[in-house]
Amino acid sequence: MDDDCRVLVVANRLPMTITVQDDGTFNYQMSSGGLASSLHGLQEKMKFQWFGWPGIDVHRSDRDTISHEVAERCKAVPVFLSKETASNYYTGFCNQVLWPLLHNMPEKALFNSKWLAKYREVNEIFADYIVPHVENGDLIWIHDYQLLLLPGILRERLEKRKVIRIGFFLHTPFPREDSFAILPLREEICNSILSCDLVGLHIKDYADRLISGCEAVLEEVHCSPHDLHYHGRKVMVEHFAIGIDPDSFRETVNTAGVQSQISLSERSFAGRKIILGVDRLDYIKGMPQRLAAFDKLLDDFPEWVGKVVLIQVAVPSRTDVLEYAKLRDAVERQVGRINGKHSRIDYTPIHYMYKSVPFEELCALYAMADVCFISSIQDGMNLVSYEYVACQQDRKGVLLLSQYTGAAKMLPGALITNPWDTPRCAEAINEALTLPAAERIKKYDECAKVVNKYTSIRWGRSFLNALESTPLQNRTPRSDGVH
Ligand code: GDG
Repeated sequence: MDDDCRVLVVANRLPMTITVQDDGTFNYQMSSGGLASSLHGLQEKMKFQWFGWPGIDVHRSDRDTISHEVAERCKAVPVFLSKETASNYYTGFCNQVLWPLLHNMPEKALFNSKWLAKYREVNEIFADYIVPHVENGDLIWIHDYQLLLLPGILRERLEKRKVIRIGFFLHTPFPREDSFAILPLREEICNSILSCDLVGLHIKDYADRLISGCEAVLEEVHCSPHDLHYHGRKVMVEHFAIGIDPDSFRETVNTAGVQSQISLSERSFAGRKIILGVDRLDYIKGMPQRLAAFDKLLDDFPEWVGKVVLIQVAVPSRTDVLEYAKLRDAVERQVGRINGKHSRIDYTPIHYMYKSVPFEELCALYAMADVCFISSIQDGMNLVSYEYVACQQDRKGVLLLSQYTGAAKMLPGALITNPWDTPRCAEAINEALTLPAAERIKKYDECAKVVNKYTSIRWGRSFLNALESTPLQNRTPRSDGVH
């Protein structure tokens, strides 16, 4: 990869979080986790320019100050959206139409033509901010379902002006045929995606579905095993499994502060096994299924009552969407029922935390859990599974992983479960808790090998290398300087 190459990274959110303080001034903090940390290692080697929405409503008079600060602190350009536009685009179309349909859950989708119009409009607004920054030779890397129309808009606006390559990475699954058929804008979305030079998804199944989806709605798509030809252009469609930076987790676990948190918590759970769940409180993550399986474990294997706890971190997410509020109510009622049923004076089976925990505490939880249970009913990849493995260098615990995660295709040492089959899941938890040491270590080592090899840096580098090796396909810019 050419180190001088400029990469324009475009994502819904900026790599930093901006908040308004009581005195009206702004606070800027680099986001932990997410795309920013995935690409952190690469940023030191390549020239990155970020674009993203700051996530807050900023008065026009403050926009210059924020743009200046964000450029200084993280080489990013904020894309400002009014509160109303952001709400229709993000809370509306992204989170209540695209998210459920991409995850094959049409029953959770709502339809609203205003949201759809605003989605288009916001993708155009992103292009307004990006176009003036584009230089010949740039790689433009667009991320995720919030910006599905952006590749097409940029291609159209830049085709005759700049020589560029466009890549797109979808962090969610690509839907199955039946859900895809319900997707509004599906033709426009496919047309936009096929304006890219390279399209990436986590696993082969999703890439195959994307190819079939495009073939189904667009005429003139011609497929060969690894690429598509559309309107005289060649589009590569490949899978690039995302990973994490395992060193940053290991280093954090080894700090004195985290080690003392672990000792303290181990003392309070002495004599009890710990099962851990960590998720945004989202219906794709299968929290009710996990709780039902844990309940069944205590019913069917009563020897575990008093001997095992489930620690569940439920991170508040999309709280302005009704489905998420309903899910929270349902989960909290379920936790109450199970605790009511199996608790004793000195034993509470489920420790439920509705909050985001600090990174150090998260690493301590990962390090002290005997089992990490991931029961997603749909999940693009699932990074929690990788993070648990990275933090388990000493204990070598068991990863219980839903078959519906991208990670299930990557981590051969995990115990794979079907979260819908509650009795079998309860048996799988029992198996995880009682696995003989030699087998547990063997399985853990298989997972660790993958987590250490397929890192986020490797993911970013592979994608950008592949993008850079695609042929330049747009016309040469005019030499008279007229745009
Ligand atoms: C989407 C796709 C795909 C969680 N709780 C806390 C916390 N987290 C961090 C974890 C992890 C991240 O959030 C969650 O990542 P996932 O991959 O599990 O899930 P999504 O947020 O749904 O991400 C997913 C991913 O994109 C990447 O492509 O894998 O399939 O849905 O990094 O550590 N972090 C802190 N406190 C918490 O309480 N600090």
